[in-house]
Amino acid sequence: MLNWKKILLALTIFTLVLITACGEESEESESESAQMDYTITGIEPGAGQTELNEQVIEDYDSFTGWSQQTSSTGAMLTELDNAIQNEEPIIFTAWSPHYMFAKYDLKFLEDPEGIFGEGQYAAKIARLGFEEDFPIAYEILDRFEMEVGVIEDALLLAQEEELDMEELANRWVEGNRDFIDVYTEGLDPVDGKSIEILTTQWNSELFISYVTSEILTEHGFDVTVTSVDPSILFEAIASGSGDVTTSPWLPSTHGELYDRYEGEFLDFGIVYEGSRIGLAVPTYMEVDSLEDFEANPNE
Ligand code: PBE
Repeated sequence: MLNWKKILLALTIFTLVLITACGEESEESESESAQMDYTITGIEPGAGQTELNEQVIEDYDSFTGWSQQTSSTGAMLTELDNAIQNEEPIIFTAWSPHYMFAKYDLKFLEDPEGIFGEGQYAAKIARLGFEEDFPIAYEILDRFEMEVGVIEDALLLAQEEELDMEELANRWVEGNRDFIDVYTEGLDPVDGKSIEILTTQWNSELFISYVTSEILTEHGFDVTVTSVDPSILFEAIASGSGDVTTSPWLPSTHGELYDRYEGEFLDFGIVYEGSRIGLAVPTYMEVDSLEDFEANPNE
């Protein structure tokens, strides 16, 4: 009899241990959304994508009660790297061309609401009167274009060799003389006229801005490259305090700024197309779409 009691007691304890273990396990298997604390890892507050992420939070039921943590592109990349080292979930601001897609296995999330739009392109925009004041610079920039794959390769090289964007641009111009000569062919050199190129601070745009700056400088212009937030960039071109830029991303990324100042600048074409923006995750995560997340139950 005593033995039966002992066995019963042992069984009860065993069951209790089992229940506790299960409890712990269900805590470990909390949803990816909960593990991320219902937070999107963003970049600079002034980026076009930062605003679009806010729209995702507003428009998708799956993001109700979420927040976006803004900081800098560098901080976002550090967090991405940490998450990948530990195979932890992360949802972050992503775009291409950028080396992140070559370095990590990432996937853009499907966006059935179309907030991020399909393909983006980089636009050439100048202050009104730029074409008349600088006909040769205008002609050079009008001819200028670059394949998105070429930009991607250059950014990867910079990452591997730890070059800043100005060094990268100079090296690229040196290595691509034939390509570059086409832009200035048949145009008279000029003598020290000042041009201010405005750019945003992201590497793809800095790279292009320094390449065009180098071409114009070699042709005799006195060029400065100034990096500002997208909103300042549009404001400066519209007011005429900056001359020209190749940095706006359209139609979605900076579309709102473009619409706000339309008519107050000259849009003279496309530098490159085939760029892309969105929210992304590492491929080891299960989610595929912005609809696959879970609203924050604590809100
Ligand atoms: N970006 C890179 C910028 C434009 C180019 C997509 C991070 C933005 O969101 O404003």
